[in-house]
Amino acid sequence: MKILFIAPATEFGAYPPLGIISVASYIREKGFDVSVIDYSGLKITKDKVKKDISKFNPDLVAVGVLTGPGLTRAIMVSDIAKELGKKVVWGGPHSTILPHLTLSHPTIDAVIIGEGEYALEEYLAYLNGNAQEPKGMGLKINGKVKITPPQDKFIDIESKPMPAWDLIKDIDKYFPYSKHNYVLLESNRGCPYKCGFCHHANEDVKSYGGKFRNISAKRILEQFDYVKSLTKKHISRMDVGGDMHLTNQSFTEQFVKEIKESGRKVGWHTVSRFDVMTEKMVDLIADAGCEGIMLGCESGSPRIQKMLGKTINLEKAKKITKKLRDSGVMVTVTYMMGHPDETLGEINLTKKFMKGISADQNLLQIYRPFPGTPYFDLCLREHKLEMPKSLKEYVTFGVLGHHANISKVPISVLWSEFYKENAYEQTRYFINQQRFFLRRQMYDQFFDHFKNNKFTFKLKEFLTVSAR
Ligand code: B12
Ligand code: SF4
Repeated sequence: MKILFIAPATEFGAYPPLGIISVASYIREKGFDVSVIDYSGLKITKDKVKKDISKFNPDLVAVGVLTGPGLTRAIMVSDIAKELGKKVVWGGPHSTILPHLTLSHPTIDAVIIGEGEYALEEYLAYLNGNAQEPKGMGLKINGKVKITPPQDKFIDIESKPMPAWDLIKDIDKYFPYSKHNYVLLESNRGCPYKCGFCHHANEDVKSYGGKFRNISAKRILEQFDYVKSLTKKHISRMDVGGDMHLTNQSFTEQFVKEIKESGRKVGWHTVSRFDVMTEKMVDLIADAGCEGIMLGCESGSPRIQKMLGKTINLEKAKKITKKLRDSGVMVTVTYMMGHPDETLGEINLTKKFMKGISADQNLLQIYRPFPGTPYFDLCLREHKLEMPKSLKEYVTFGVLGHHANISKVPISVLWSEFYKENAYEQTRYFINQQRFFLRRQMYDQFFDHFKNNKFTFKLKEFLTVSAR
């Protein structure tokens, strides 16, 4: 049986489809004939997709999808695959949280819910005549949708086969610079927390995706070396953050020990939360080559912090940030405006906090709803959002300008605060980022950053989605 994995993605930037290459390598090891196409960063036409699918002539087209702009192309790919008589299965975050809606699209035969390796293996056996229904899936049986229970076990991400980077033909597109490219690597699964606005607060994401798991630094470095062995491009850095990486001090100690023992000089970027960060962790990561970290704060209001289950001591957050910066680690702190019942006073607390912290980047977002989250459900309950009835209606989700206001502040005020703060913060960040590039002789990145930065990216995405 032949399986063609496709990442329709968007034309805005090339990113490796880590979910797809993990599942593809596992399925290949089970003896199936697999191929991978990643359309990220590329403009595509119907003719091209038709040609690509016909060339490999698979039995099954397996499509990886996030909620948002990538959906338009994912639907196009699926419609074409069906026209060519192929079976079509979707996997990834979108089908995990919206299996019924995804299956209501006529050209999608089945969806993977959560982790893909075992579920797809069982689905392939099912298609081959094994009577047992695969777990962790949504199926169409005699025209009716059936959601099967979660898998009983989850894959050991430390010992599973190496992600199939070798199946990506145009791998060099992820490394556009002449020197000092970075690579995005799989480093963990899930998240132990449940912030109300986030995908990981969804019960199905947790039960079908399994518990939070981290990979050792040793295994990450093996992935790093493997990618390097497949390209002549210069890669000197890795992004190992996922959504949550450094969950505690003992894991951090072990992680940096392995990096140091490897004797390798690799820059890395990671993710953590202020409530778990300690001063000792700052010393450890700075000493082991960490160049950047992202930490979620979300609000300067104690009420909102409590609502989100974050127990951030705001004074400690400032201290940790200063220490990180003094140690040469670039710090991004994330915030959101438009939390449930948020008042102007609470927004002012966030703004005040942003002024008092010495982060390189204060990344302030305006709340944009994502399906399957508690905030999204609140938007529906408060009639701030109408439940989309088709896949296509989810195309604008996550895009700037497509919001729902569940705060107590008029949307016009949220917008003006958002633009005012970001004009200042993002300009400041632009300068800090350029300084980072110059200090490390990353000259290509320095010049490219004038053309491709947060402002131009968001503008391009907004204009493209709005033009549809
Ligand atoms: C790296 C990353 C990115 C990267 C690269 C994305 C990519 N190439 O997939 C970049 C920076 C581009 C990105 C952008 C965005 N991201 Co992002 N991203 C992530 C992150 C941190 C890691 C993803 C990852 O690679 N994981 C490792 C792999 C192995 O896990 P996985 O993808 O879940 O795959 C498993 C299963 O889902 C399944 N599976 C996945 N794909 C497929 C395909 C098939 C065919 C099958 C069978 C199975 C399968 O099997 C895999 C193995 O078990 C996740 C958070 C997370 N922990 O998942 C957020 C996450 C996926 N991103 C998210 C969001 C919201 C976005 C943005 C919309 C943000 C924004 N507003 O701009 C954009 C959208 C971009 C787009 N093109 O559509 C959400 C998705 C929510 C949703 N409902 O879709 C997540 C879950 C973050 C969150 N907590 O909310 N992201
Ligand atoms: S800690 Fe981050 S990834 Fe985890 S639930 Fe909260 S926002 Fe989501």
